[in-house]
Amino acid sequence: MTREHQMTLYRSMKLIREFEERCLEMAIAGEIIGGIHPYIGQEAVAVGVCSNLTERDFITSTHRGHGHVLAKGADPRRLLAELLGTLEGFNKGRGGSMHAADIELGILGANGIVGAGGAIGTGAAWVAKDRGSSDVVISFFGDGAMSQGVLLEAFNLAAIWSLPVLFVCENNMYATSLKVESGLAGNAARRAEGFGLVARTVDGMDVESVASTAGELIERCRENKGPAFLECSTYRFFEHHSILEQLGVGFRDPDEIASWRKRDPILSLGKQLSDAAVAEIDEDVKGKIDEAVDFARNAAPPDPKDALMYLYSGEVAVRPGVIL
Ligand SMILES: Cc1ncc(C[n+]2csc(CCOP(=O)(O)OP(=O)(O)O)c2C)c(N)n1
Ligand SMILES: [Mg+2]
Repeated sequence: MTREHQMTLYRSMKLIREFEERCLEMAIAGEIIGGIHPYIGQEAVAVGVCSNLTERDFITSTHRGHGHVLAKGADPRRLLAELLGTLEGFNKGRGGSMHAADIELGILGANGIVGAGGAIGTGAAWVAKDRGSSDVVISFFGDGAMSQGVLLEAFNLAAIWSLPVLFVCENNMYATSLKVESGLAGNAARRAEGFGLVARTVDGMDVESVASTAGELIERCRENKGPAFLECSTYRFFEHHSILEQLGVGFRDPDEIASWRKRDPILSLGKQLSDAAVAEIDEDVKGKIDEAVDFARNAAPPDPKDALMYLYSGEVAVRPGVIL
């Protein structure tokens, strides 16, 4: 991989990290209502996979979705504006953290329903194939989603119809507080192979490995060779949700957290770059996130009288005498 490519990956991971650290602070302070599921620690997965995509490709994401959305090219200002519930957000502040979407960038949405993105991604892949395009779809989900029926049905249809979708399982070893060995029978990649998907497992803390293995699988999808599955071994450095950080409640062994923190994907890649290059990127990214925070804080809040807008299409009587 060229130095230039490494710097691009570093910048993208750093942008997600800086964004998420700022969000975590804002959530704990009560500025982001409802809190967030922090992605910190898992950046190499979103960045490595999305580094192989064009603007025309699609992704579906999860409740822990900010990293995927940013890696696909979303504007951090509009994402943060969405999290603050303002009109400048992608979805006019109505989706929030777990439903952020930017259809023009192929971001078909984060999703609060565990496993649901797999079905949406399979549908989008069916459309891409039907149109005869070479667009691909990436469907991100966690180890917990591997035991959701809808995802297994999506594997089945994607395989039968030979659809251009790459299923990316971020195995961070936990579904909330449930350890993966207590929630997932067998092995994720072998399970996918059982449906006829080509499956690989990579070190999800190594962005270069993720980028190259995902690249091979995405190329197969573009060549119409059918769906694939990529399991990334990764770890979230913070608790499942910001509320647990706020309450100081944790379910994991502190030694386990410390040992994974030593494998921080951003520090590992930064060691391969010059100190000057790292400092310059870090400074630039910090400026972009400062700008996003200012933008979102100054964005207009919605008008309460518009609360029922966008709920129905066309003229619908929501109650006698009230037409939207
Ligand atoms: C269908 C459904 N069941 C349960 C939940 C509650 N829930 C939210 S996140 C989560 C854990 C998901 O774990 P995993 O898929 O491994 O993703 P991670 O949080 O580790 O990123 C659960 C059970 C939900 N949102 N949707
Ligand atoms: Mg998990």
